[in-house]
Amino acid sequence: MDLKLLAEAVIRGDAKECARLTRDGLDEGLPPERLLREGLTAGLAVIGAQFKANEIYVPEVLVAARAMKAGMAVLRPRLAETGARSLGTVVAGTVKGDLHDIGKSIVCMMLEGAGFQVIDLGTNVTPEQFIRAVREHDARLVGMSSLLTTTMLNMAGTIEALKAAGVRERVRVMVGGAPVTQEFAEQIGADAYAENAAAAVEKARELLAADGVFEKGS
Ligand code: B1M
Repeated sequence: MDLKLLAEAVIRGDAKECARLTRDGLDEGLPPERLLREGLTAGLAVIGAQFKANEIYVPEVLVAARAMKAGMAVLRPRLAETGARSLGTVVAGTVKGDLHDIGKSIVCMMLEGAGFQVIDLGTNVTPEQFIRAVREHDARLVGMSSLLTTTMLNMAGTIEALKAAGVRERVRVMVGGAPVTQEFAEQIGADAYAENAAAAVEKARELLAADGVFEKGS
């Protein structure tokens, strides 16, 4: 299958076609990661560039995002397929004030696929929701995503709230999202920054292996 067709379906905002092409790709034996990267994400990258250049507006972006999600729904069970035992529980969400969920959802799917148990809190997640989930699920890692420069600071606020609630020392914190950088992660006292979903899996494994949650390489 030509993965360009899948990218074009995202750009057109054709959810049905996205789901169908993703299924076809899987049936043909294409790796789910390639369908995600070279098909769905490539299409959304074009939409992102057009949005930035004011060539399209929020409604068109929403339609494309919905189409991408239709493809992701087909990929989810395949990306999350794993026979491995849990490598630890991750609580993840997009921070308060921010409704972008595509990147965060990809990160969650990839973490699940790598063997972590993931509690996805969704978007617009308050510090209190993160704290409650850490306690409830005995999580070892908190993953925060932010796509807006205006909401990035809510990552710092969440870390402060974790400290105030006395749970900061029992979790590692990883941050990511387009405007987030390694420097920013260090400034706010996060334990790790990941540039993309593959790096997020790598960093999560490193952090929790260092804590002895599992043996590195297991
Ligand atoms: Co929004 N938006 N948006 N938007 N949107 C951006 C982010 C923007 C950069 C576009 C632009 O102007 N160039 C801009 C932010 C500018 C800024 O802050 N400086 C912007 C804006 C301004 C807005 C609104 C304010 C627009 C408005 O209303 N006027 C509004 C805000 C709403 C809100 O959140 N309160 C808004 C709304 C929306 C839609 C709802 C229309 C839609 C979101 C739909 C959805 O998510 N369900 C949307 C979209 C789709 C985008 C763009 C086009 C694409 C984002 C995306 O999904 N990328 C985006 C432009 C862009 O990024 N080029 C834009 C694909 C995704 C796979 O990548 O999320 O970066 P990404 O995730 C990557 C990595 O960053 C990393 O791994 C992921 C996978 O590789 N990663 C992590 C992400 N989280 C991680 C967490 C980790 C580790 C890695 O650890 C825990």
